[in-house]
Amino acid sequence: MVSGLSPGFKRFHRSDDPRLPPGQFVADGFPVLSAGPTPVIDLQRWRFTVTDAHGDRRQWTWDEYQRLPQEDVRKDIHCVTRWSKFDTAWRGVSLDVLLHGADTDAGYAMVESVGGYTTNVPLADITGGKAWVVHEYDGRPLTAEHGGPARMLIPHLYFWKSAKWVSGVRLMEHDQQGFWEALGYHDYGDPWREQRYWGD
Ligand SMILES: Nc1nc2c(c(=O)[nH]1)N[C@H]1C(S)=C(S)[C@@H](COP(=O)(O)O)O[C@H]1N2
Ligand SMILES: [Mo]
Repeated sequence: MVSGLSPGFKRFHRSDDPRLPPGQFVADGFPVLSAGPTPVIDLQRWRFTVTDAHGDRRQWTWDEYQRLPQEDVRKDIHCVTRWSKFDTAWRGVSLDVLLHGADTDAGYAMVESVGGYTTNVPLADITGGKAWVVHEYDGRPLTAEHGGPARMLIPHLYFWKSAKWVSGVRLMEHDQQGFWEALGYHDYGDPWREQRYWGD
């Protein structure tokens, strides 16, 4: 199922750094974890769509998304397969900007990707400066294997919540499981509480 592990995947070490959540190791490289093939995405056809719980949609083209206020963010990321990476540097647009003006009465969101990957989050976890749609990593355009042209970044939750090749968010009144959540991963995924799998 998971393919394309990068050579960096095996290079990780223990650390006493208080930024490291329980059960995690520090990765030296930047592992690639994808549950399917890497899609080829034409920027002319790229769209980011916010759909509210009533089905009303707001959509941005690539150029429109590029003209939105951009933020540089530096965050630690934590994969459920136990690698963490400190101080990853990203550039992109806050979900606060993308959700501004939308009807956000709904409590949950499904993050959707090209290729069908989905992951669910409480709306409160992608608002208030906690999530971004990012298109640069380390000062360069995000590579396709890491989710380019644009991916979600929700660094305070396990990294499977940070959907690569993101195409939009769909707001929901009731929680529903995304791809990994339906296969046994935790509904919420807080790395500090080791919420890896159902029942954690
Ligand atoms: N669309 C999509 N997004 C995805 C995945 C995926 O398979 N498809 N894998 C998730 C998982 S399990 C992790 S750990 C991270 C890995 O991101 P990376 O390959 O940039 O390290 O992407 C997440 N986002
Ligand atoms: Mo992961």
